[in-house]
Amino acid sequence: MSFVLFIYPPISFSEKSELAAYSPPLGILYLGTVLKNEGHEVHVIDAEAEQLSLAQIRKRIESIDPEVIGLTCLTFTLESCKAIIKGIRRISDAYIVVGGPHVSVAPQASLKDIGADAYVIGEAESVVRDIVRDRPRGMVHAQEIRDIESIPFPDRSLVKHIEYGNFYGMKIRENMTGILTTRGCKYGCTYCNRPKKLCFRTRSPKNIVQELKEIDRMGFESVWLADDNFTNDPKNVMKLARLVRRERLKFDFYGQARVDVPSRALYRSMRDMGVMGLSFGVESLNPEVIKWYNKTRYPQKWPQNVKKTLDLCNEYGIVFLGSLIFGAPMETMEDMEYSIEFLDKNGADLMNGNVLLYLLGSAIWYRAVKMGKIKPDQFVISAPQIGMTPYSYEELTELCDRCTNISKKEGWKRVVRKVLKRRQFGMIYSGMKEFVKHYWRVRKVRREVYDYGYGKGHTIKI
Ligand code: B12
Ligand code: SF4
Repeated sequence: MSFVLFIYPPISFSEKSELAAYSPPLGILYLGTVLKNEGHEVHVIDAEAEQLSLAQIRKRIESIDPEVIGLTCLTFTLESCKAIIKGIRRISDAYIVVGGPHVSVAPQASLKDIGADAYVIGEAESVVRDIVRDRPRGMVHAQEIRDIESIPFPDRSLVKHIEYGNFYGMKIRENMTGILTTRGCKYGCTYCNRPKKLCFRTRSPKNIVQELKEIDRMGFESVWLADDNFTNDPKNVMKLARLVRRERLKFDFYGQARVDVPSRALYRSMRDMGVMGLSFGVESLNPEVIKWYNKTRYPQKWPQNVKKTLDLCNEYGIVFLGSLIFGAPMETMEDMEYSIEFLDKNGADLMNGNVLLYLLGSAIWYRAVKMGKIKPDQFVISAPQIGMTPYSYEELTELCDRCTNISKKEGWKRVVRKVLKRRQFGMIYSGMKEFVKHYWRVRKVRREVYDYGYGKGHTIKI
């Protein structure tokens, strides 16, 4: 039996995020569960959610005194991951292993700078037992798990000390947790940095409902559908909705979806199972831009699908959060203004704007490296910084602000109307109570909430 500690590093130690404790880090909960079932003692520090400083993390590590420490590394948390490891080395001789989305897409030579003993590429459930036992050095390649139902449900008691569901500086319902109904994604958007090798796999509704029952027993009221895209397999979603209703499971669900399945049956099912809000990657209303992003094989149909999806969300009372990206090379100011206007006119409840980022692992990043616009060690850089758009960073962020302002002025009224339409009076009541309780904090963080997504100013030069 070993003492194992998993750490989820924060984006920043200096800027505290009120959005942080939104949903638990399922990746390390899955790994922790595999190890717990093998008899290891497992601890989890979610430094993002708990808003811990480096000194506080070090103190926790000293008190747990683990033999093995595992960290999740996103490209956005690379620097804090390195800082934590540097700190660990000063106080402990624990074996350190790092995995996560960054490790799976980064050039292998760059990983040694992180300072760990081993790096795991891919989904680690199949290798984590051996890693803890054998403590290998260097790269470990994990095989993709085909039968995702063979993975035990993530043990949420590992983070029972943390209250998730914090949105807009407050919690609308009792504690929230996350669930994955699928793994991987069917699409290949050119700005996205999900590993392209990951196949799309889906769980059976029966298996998902078993986990939801466990979640219900634990007292959660809200569930974040942590899939890359919850509607990737519409038929499965409809079956799941039927089963959720049959089993009388009552949750508010939130998640991410795409606009290209505007099926009435699908949206009615999602409403019936309790889906309250979905975030959609609309990105742009210009088919040329959509084609460049490789969002769909039918870019000409994109505006029509966005409109249909908006109509369905409005009809079924599902909150529509539309996310836009500004700064594709061929995108004009008129195009970007039109995208905002389109969403607003057609009744999007909330919208957020993001300056286009060239992210390590994405197709546009590789292309820009080939063109000599980005150095291979620049992992995150925005379109204006490399001259890939005729507009300045300020001009593009001004558009992001416009999205924020529309959400602030009209958005919340529309949201409240939808919640009332769904007769979710309990949600209105608890929302109002929380709003009054946390009024000043909510005011302070509203900027952050609307800017959420592929954020502004996230520029990491390595
Ligand atoms: C849910 C989610 C969120 C939630 C909750 C975050 C959380 N606490 O998990 C919220 C909405 C808060 C969020 C926020 C952000 N997110 Co997010 N998020 C996701 C999403 C959709 C699912 C995460 C998940 O549960 N995955 C499922 C598990 C099973 O996979 P996994 O985490 O990769 O873990 C496996 C392996 O990576 C590996 N592994 C992971 N950790 C470790 C550790 C060790 C020791 C080992 C050995 C292996 C290992 O094994 C795990 C099990 O198979 C992913 C996309 C995705 N599908 O992963 C994006 C994703 C992780 N997010 C991303 C980003 C960019 C962000 C933000 C930076 C956005 C922003 N601008 O603010 C913030 C970062 C906040 C933070 N510090 O986490 C990117 C990261 C890209 C990158 N390379 O950096 C992703 C990949 C989305 C994308 N398509 O680009 N996110
Ligand atoms: S942006 Fe979303 S839909 Fe597109 S490839 Fe990435 S995860 Fe899939």
